[in-house]
Parts: sequence; structure tokens; C-alpha cells
Amino acid sequence: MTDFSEWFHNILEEAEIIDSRYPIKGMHVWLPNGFKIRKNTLNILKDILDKEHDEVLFPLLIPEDELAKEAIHVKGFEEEVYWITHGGLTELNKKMALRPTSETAMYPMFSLWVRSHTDLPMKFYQVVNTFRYETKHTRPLIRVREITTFKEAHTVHSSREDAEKQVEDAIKIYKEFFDILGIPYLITKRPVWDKFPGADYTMAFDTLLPDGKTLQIGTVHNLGQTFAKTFEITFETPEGEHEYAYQTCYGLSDRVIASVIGIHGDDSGLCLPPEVSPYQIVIVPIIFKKGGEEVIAACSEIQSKLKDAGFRVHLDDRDLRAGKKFYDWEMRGVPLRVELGPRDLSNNNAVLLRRDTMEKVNISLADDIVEQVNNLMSDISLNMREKALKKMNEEIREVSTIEDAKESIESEKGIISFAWCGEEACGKEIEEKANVDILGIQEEDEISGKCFHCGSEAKFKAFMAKTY
Ligand code: PR8
Repeated sequence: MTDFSEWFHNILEEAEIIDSRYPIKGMHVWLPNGFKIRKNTLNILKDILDKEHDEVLFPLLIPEDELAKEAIHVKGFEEEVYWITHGGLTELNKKMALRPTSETAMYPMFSLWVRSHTDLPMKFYQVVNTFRYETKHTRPLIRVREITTFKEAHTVHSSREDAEKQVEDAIKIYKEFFDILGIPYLITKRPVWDKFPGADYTMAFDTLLPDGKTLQIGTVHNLGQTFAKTFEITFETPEGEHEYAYQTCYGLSDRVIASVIGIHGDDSGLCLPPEVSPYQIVIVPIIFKKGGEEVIAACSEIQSKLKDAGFRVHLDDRDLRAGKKFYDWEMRGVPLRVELGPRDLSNNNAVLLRRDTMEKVNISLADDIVEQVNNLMSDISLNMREKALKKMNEEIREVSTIEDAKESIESEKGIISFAWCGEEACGKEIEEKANVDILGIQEEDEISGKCFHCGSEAKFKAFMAKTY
């Protein structure tokens, strides 16, 4: 993969994930194959969220006065909002925004719903499309103007401690989700100048794409009482007093799919984790002139067994060369291929090919195929996760001077860790001098010594990278 950007663009088209020719910049069409990957991925997240959250659905439009209520929030989004100004030919007396995110759609309603401490905590999520007029270069799934799969959770609590714990819980949820997908991540607390507009602080998940740039794939924000004060979200305490609620929100986007594609893919195309692949197994009969029917019958039998065991299986009986079929399914990233020809059949064998390692495994059809496939699938998921994690960890380098940081980033990209004082002025200088973004800090890591730039006492281990 010499040019990731080109590879990414081509594979979206070749594997029929997205059609990016829709005539509005930053808005794309999900094709059936992509939609299935999206659906499988979403189901994993929903299963996790559904344990403690209720799913809701709010309107797409937000009245101007609600959007404008939270001053810091609206400032952060003012350049990114799409406005509806007309209904037919009539100019509206109140403009309406297409939600860039839903705080200002939800919180006026939360103010009606939250009454007593016994109502709390409240935990909601919705999966919707959101709109952001991004001015940076748009790319399918990575930076879009219509985020088609915005998974946003919003919670309300009766104490600061509860909200802080929710931030930890949300981080656990996202870890579990990304682990299932084999997406490695670095979790940091964003610098103050890069936190979500209106939040007390932002925790972010970044992953590393093959071109050495990091991609923010999820964020968890502690909103403190800022929005509660703006939107009058108050509750009655057990003592009968009225207090502003504490809130959190966290979200993921189509970037999750971009990471699955980019991180696991290779020169042969996609390599999908079994958990999300539209087909988990494809069976390719190797047919010569003689013995074709027996081979197809044996393939169908294998298909039924695997289907009954709950796998998504496809028997590719198209009238095409086996080599062409191999190419197609490898490119689409199907985790496991079963090949069966007349000679295999007479030996009561089949050949399995793992997409992650491209290794062939001979199996005996006398043994339980479901068990063998089950074992292989777990191994594939594990191997994909470990390989991706190892690769990312190898790209995290510690440096002790800003000159080294600059050189290291210019030549090898990846992520740089360094000792930092945490001061905004110093951080901004670092970003400018090294021409990078500071991703954030890890507070839990004790650190001693001097800030690698300004020389004052270092307080944090921090990270920087070229970012998307
Ligand atoms: C919130 N409110 O909105 P966030 N294209 C693709 N993905 C994107 C884009 C884009 N243009 N912009 C952001 N993301 C909070 C939390 C409700 C939910 C992705 O937070 O603005 C990024 O991965 O940080 C980002 O981390 C996530 O959406 C949430 O957006």
C-alpha cells in the first residue's frame, strides 16, 4: 500500500462500499455491501449500549434560538452549520439548523423530563445523520459533511462524581467496541483548546491509519453543568433543594468503518473482522468437467451446516474460473474461504483459506466442520486485533527534544510521546514549531523531569501526531 489515500478511494469503489459520485461535496451513497458492514458494526455497538441506555430519536431540525443559547457551543459550531431559511417560497421568521450534533435539540426536552433526583441518571442514545459544513478537505467516511451514522449518547446525572464515572464507563464501552473490531486506539485527554465546545473536558480515542496520520474515532465529553445551566435542567435533591444536573455526551461516526477498512486492509483489498463481514465464509467449488454435481452437493451440505451454526455463508456457484472468484472474495475481505474439488472430496477433505494470513489449512470432512470453523474464526479475530495493535505500538516513539520530534514526524509520521508542562502557550508553540497537533495527555501516568519544550516542570506524558 504505497499511497493510502488512493488505495482507500479505490477499495471503497471496488468493494462496493460507497459511491462517492453523489453531486454534493462530502455526501455519499452507501452501497449494499457497505451498508451490510455498517449494519453489522452498528448492531455490535447497539448491543453494548442497549444494556444501559435507551434509544431515542429527535428531530433533525433545531430552531435558531435553541442552537444559539449555549454561547460557547454555538461559537464552536458557527462555521459548520447548514441553515434552512425557507419553507417553499416563504422566508421563515425563525431559521432552523440541520443538527451538527444534538445537544441543543435534546436538552430543552431534558429540561422538561428531569424533575427529581429519582429520575436520574438518564442515559439515551440515538443513531442519526448529522450535518457539518466542513471546510477542510472532505473524504468519504473520514471527513464528511453528512455524517450518516452519528451514534450519539447523552446522559444526565445528579452529581459531578456520577458524571465522571459515566465518562469512565463510556470509555469502557468504546474500548469494548473497538476491541471487537480489532481497531487499536490511544486514549488521551484533549488539550483545552481542542475540547468539545461547551465541555469541561474531552477524552478522545485516536487510531493510526497506514499513512501515519491519526484519526479521531470517538470522543467522550464531560459537560459539567454548563448545558444544564443554559437549558435549565434542574432536579430536586432528597433534601428538597433544586440543583443543576451534570451531563456527559459521547459519539462515534462513520470513521469507525474507515478505520476497519484502512487498518486491516492490504494490497489484496479489504480484510474484514468476522464480526462485521457481510459474508463470513464463502464456499468455492472447484469444478472440472467430471464430478461437478457431487462437488456442488458436498458444498451445499457444508453451507447448510455452517448456516445452521449461525454463520453468514455464501456458496459461489457462478460459472466463472475459481481464480476470479478467489480474487473477488479476497478483495471483499471475506475472513474464510472453503475450497472443495473432486480430489478433496474423494479424500474427504476441504481446504480453508484464512484471509488475515492467507494461510491454507487442510481439514478433514470427517471431523466437525463447525467446530473447526469456530476455532479459526476466533483465531482470525484475535490475530487481526493483535497484529493491528502491534503495528500501532511500533509507531509510538518517545522523544526528548522538539527538534527530534519534528524530524521524527517528518520522516516517519506516527505518534510521538513527550514530557509536557501542560501550559496552553507552550502547547501552541509546540504545535507550530513541529507542525503537528497535540493529541492530548495521559493524566494517570506519573511523570518527572522537564517539559521538552519550555523546560519548566513536566506534568504530563503527552502525544502529538499529524492528524486527519
Ligand atoms: C460530539 N455530541 O458531537 P464530536 N466526518 C466524520 N466523522 C466526524 C466528523 C466528520 N465531519 N466530525 C466529527 N466526527 C458530541 C458527542 C454528541 C456526541 C466524528 O462530539 O464533535 C469524530 O470521530 O467530537 C468525533 O470524535 C465524533 O464524530 C463525535 O463528534
